[in-house]
Amino acid sequence: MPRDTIVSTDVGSHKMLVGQGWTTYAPRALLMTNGLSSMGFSLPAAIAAKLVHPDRPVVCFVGDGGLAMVQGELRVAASLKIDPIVVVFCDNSLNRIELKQMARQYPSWGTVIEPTDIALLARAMGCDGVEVDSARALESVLAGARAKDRPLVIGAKSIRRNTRRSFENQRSWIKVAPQACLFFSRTLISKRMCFLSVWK
Ligand SMILES: Cc1ncc(C[n+]2csc(CCOP(=O)(O)OP(=O)(O)O)c2C)c(N)n1
Ligand SMILES: [Mg+2]
Repeated sequence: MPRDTIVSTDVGSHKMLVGQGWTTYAPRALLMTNGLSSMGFSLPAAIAAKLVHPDRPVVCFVGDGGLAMVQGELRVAASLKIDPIVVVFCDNSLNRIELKQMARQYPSWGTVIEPTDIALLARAMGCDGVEVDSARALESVLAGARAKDRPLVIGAKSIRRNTRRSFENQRSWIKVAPQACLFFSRTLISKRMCFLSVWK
């Protein structure tokens, strides 16, 4: 993406990825909510950024849980004829909460999100929509032509079994030195949440 791109990120495991992985080149080019950390922030923030800076590319990162909270905003963006790119991290999970439950040795409860056809949802909302399951596919979508009068919504599918395996591998550490290992495992898990042909 160009250097003047404005990015917004929602709240969840994907926020850690964006915080650790996205490089900004100017102040106020990365919009995130710390403190209150309200899910549903990033899509309205991206719409606002696009209205204020119509000539700059705007990318919204959002989890599948966060999008479900505010998906009607896609229709708003399409009605406004603006073209933010919306990248949805589709891991079928309220993952940040699931990880916290697992770290405390609790069974995962109430964190599953049934899969949504993001491309279909996007089109129903007047947007363009596509799903990708590898970094290469994502690059190819971003390199391609896209409409300037409606959002492009990209469903980025993650491979959850890798996240689970990485957690299981670290579970024994947690018993040895609880606080240090907990912190360490969370960091590793977050980094491995990328979507992800990397492990294919
Ligand atoms: C409005 C609101 N409700 C609940 C929470 C608590 N919460 C923080 S992260 C999270 C899960 C986010 O899931 P998702 O959007 O799918 O992102 P992921 O963690 O899977 O990347 C929840 C429920 C919150 N921060 N804001
Ligand atoms: Mg999720």
